[in-house]
Amino acid sequence: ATLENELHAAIASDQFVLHYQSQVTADDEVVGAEVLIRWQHPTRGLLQPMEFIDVAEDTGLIIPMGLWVLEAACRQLQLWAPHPSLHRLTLAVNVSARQFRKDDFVDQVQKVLVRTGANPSKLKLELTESLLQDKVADTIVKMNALAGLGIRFSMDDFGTGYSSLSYMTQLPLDQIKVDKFFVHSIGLNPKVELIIQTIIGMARNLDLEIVAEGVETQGQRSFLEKHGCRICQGYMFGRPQPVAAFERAMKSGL
Ligand code: G
Ligand code: G
Ligand code: NA
Ligand code: MN
Repeated sequence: ATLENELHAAIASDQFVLHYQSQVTADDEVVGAEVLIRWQHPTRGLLQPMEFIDVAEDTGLIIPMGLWVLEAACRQLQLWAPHPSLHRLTLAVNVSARQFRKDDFVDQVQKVLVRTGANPSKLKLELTESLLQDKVADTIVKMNALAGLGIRFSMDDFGTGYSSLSYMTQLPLDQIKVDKFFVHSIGLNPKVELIIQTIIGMARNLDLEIVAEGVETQGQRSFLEKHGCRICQGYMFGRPQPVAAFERAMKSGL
């Protein structure tokens, strides 16, 4: 079977799982998680996105797959809603540009919210700068419609794409994610450190929340906090993990 055929089957028979990676404040409080897809393949074991995302993008299967991710994340939010501490968590979902560009994207998201009953204010959609390369008007209209439902937005991998800063102010953005490429240069490359400071400063001036990803060391965390980035995500706080392990870590205080 080709990977494409196998992916069709995977979507039809629910072979995907979400792993959760925590996002932690300078006060060690977990405020949310990013959900990352994995494929529980019937013979090859647990596959990482690297092994199937490109094929999913090229074949358009990223669209039903992305919808599955969104629905699974919203179902989880609704399961957490009555819980004394878990109800505070936000979930960040990666949205592919191809998925976002579909005419019915806003409609589909709205339907998922209705089906699951999830609180839209706990849902964060991670977009990439590629959405600012073309069809900017479409991006603005859709983001405003979704923001109107109460959904929040994060610009993923900030500074690594080709986006135009002039469009930044026209989007209803809530958050910027400092890419791990920058974070991994902390302590190694003074010029990159200055770029990070500039990104954080810009985010603060625009009143955007800032999250750093790929944080692996205390040195990186200290630098980020010192320069005003108070939320971090990365292996030093935990790998992306199945929901049960994530919940256990939450209950044991990280
Ligand atoms: O942990 P990790 O190897 O999961 O992720 C690798 C890449 O796959 C990242 O760039 C991430 O954005 C992407 N990815 C992970 N999960 C999803 C998903 O649910 N949807 C989309 N579109 N991309 C994802
Ligand atoms: O969506 P995005 O491309 O930002 O996906 C995040 C990717 O970074 C995922 O593949 C995730 O597994 C990975 N990741 C998360 N934390 C760390 C980290 O501390 N170090 C490294 N190298 N990768 C990380
Ligand atoms: Na992401
Ligand atoms: Mn990223």
